[in-house]
Amino acid sequence: MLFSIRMRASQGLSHVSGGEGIYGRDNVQEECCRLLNRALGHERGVPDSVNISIEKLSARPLTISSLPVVTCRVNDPVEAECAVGRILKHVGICDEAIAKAVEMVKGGTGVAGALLVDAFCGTMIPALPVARTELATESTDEALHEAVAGDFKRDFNVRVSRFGITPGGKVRLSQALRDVGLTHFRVIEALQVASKAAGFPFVEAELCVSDDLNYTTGYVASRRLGYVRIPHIKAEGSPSGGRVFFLNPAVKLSHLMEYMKKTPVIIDEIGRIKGVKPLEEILCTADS
Ligand code: WAQ
Ligand code: MG
Repeated sequence: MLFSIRMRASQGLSHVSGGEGIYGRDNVQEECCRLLNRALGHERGVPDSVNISIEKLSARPLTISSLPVVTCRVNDPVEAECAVGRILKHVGICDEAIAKAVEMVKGGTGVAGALLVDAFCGTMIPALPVARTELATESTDEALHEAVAGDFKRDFNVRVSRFGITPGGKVRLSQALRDVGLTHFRVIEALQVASKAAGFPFVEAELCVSDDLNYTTGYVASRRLGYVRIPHIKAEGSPSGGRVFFLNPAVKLSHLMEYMKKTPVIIDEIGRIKGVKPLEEILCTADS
């Protein structure tokens, strides 16, 4: 029996911290305590509200592999932004979409989920289709109308939910990450989001920058290049950050929402974990 657990902490209208996972019965209590402690101990201050939801999964989760992981060698935010652009371009994202996404995460998206950008023209795609657009026919999915506390721009973002990693997978992943010097829990969590998102064929790529003040490593994820960690993606102490999914415009939004929010996905097999590599090598190895 598996349970999906999710935590959201907010302050006024803004999202402060969140966490998700899929756990067996015996780990539910421990996991709720861990998430509650995270919410209450957050560097942004004590939240006004914390919501923890626990649901028994009725469907067996889809089992996937985690994306391969590599860290790009960059020395400062200027090099980091250049690397982000080169990687995204390499996987087919257009210049307008790259510029839009970089601008949005630099400003801080201020939402709990990922913003959606058309990978090939750079326009923003509303997650919750509004009337009078052609997408209105997609809006019958109840999930699209879920009110999300803290999301003032909720029409434009989707929060990935119902994902996790098997206990065995977690042990193997933690060990492989430790072997390359990575011990932060954020890597494990972010890799789960990125691997689930990349499992949806119309997500061409993802850009992620933590909104936490002192976590300055972000990533660009794609099926082609895997999960590429980018250190110095923002300056120390900066509250900005966010996530963007670059979507193939042929996407059916109702399918995207259903997959991201509802389909339980669990990682068991672990993709290759590499250490630090220069950008050129990261771009080359993918072609070979
Ligand atoms: N689904 C969609 N978007 C999300 C989710 C989710 N489950 N969780 C967070 N976000 C969005 C939201 O806008 C946050 O403001 C933003 O992403 C950043 O979230 O390998 O810590 O949880 O060292 O602050 C990257 C790790 C860490 C890189 C990312 O993100 C590495 C991180 P945070
Ligand atoms: Mg955060």
